[in-house]
Amino acid sequence: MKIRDNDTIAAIATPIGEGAIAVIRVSGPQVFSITDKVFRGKRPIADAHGYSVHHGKIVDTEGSLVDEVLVTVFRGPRSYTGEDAVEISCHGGLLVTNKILSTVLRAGARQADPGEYTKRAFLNGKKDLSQAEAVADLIAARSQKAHAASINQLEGKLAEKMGSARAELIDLCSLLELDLDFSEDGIPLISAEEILRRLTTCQNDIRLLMDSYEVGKIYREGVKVALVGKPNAGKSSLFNALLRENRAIVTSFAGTTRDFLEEAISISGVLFSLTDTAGLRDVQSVVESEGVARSVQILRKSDIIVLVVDGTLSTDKDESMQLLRSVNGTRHVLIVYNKSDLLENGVKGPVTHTMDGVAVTELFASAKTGNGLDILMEKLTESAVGDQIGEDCGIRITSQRHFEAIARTCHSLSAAVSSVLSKTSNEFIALDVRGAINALSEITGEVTTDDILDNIFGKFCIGK
Ligand SMILES: Nc1nc2c(ncn2[C@@H]2O[C@H](COP(=O)(O)OP(=O)(O)OP(=O)(O)O)[C@@H](O)[C@H]2O)c(=O)[nH]1
Ligand SMILES: [Mg+2]
Repeated sequence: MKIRDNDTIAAIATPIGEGAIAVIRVSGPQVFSITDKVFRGKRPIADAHGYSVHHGKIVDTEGSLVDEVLVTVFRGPRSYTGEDAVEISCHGGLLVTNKILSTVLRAGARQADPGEYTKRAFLNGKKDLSQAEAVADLIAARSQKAHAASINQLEGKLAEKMGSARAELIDLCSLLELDLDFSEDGIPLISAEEILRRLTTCQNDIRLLMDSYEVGKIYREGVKVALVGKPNAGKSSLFNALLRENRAIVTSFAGTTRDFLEEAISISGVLFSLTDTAGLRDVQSVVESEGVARSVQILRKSDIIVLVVDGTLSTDKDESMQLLRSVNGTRHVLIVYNKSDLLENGVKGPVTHTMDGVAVTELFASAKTGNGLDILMEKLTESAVGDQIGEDCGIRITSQRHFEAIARTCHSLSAAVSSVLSKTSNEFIALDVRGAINALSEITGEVTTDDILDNIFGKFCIGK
């Protein structure tokens, strides 16, 4: 994806389908002359002020009326892309929207690539790279936490934090490099203690950010939860009860669910992707065995496993645990003794313990009456994000790309600290500090490559 000079781009910015209105965005140096070729209003768009709206008609090259529209005018740099731009608000029909776009393209604009508007905003200095990425995250956000994290990033909080860490390191680096040139009579401009103090302060800050990724990733991507267990334990009933809709088929026949079903829910603002699976069992038929094989695959990929046990059957738990043990790599297991409504006594509160190095929480619930589901949901969030659920999103790393850059920063800082401790010359310490600065700069985009940009913006939708 290359931006060509004097290139004016256009794209439909609203979702495909029927709606009250749709918006076609056009941006670039020729935008006003192109718009004036297709727009008939009271006065030419070329004469319009920024932030003004104009009523008129779009006509095609044969002069036929395409639609009645409103054109909003933006004059660079006060626009999303930083360039001259217009937004044509038309009636939200599939055909009419496409007709307007093709009329604009025929008048001289080029179809925008995915994310090209935001890429231009970045290249024109309207946003740093972390803010540009936050735009895509905000659009994709499906939970409160994901929304809050992307808003924080969009507001530039991560960029600010990176900026101040970077400024500190640049300052230190300059002192180290100056020291090489100007230290007289062996008296250093900066003492080893001072270098160490500055490096470790920065390192501590960066480590905190690194640690924030574990939960940040969950806020952004959600948590995978598999409901597994023996046939008839009530997995599908529990799935429906958590979703509050009759999504999965429930019958008294053991082996009802043959394939998995996946649905998203938000609990305490965190996105959970719940999967109902076929009961784990020895099977005869090919269809059934395929269902069980899929359950095992899902089990392996899940962050949390909810092992559903029929609480009325004393043998169910041991058999279920045996099945679970045959699948390694689990991080959290919640054992739910379902059908607690049928138990006269023995309904106990949740208990947590460790089994073969895995945190296991056992609790009673009834998919039928809803009893215990609040505790199950509480334990799900606890397993996912620990005690951080009440905390606001603050400054958190939520993307893999940022995490990798932060990890490289941390690595360079550790190398610098070791160099100071082993009394290496400032020249080498400065090299490591430079490495840390460069890694930090990748997050906000001061240092970047075409590949990084193509990778980031290629994932955006067209028109954004
Ligand atoms: N009393 C009572 N019955 C329940 C409860 N949960 C499920 N059942 C019943 O148990 C039977 C099996 O429920 P399902 O939800 O289909 O069980 P499943 O684990 O999905 O079963 P498979 O898909 O066959 O593996 C049905 O008759 C449900 O009505 C519960 O909490 N209380
Ligand atoms: Mg089922």
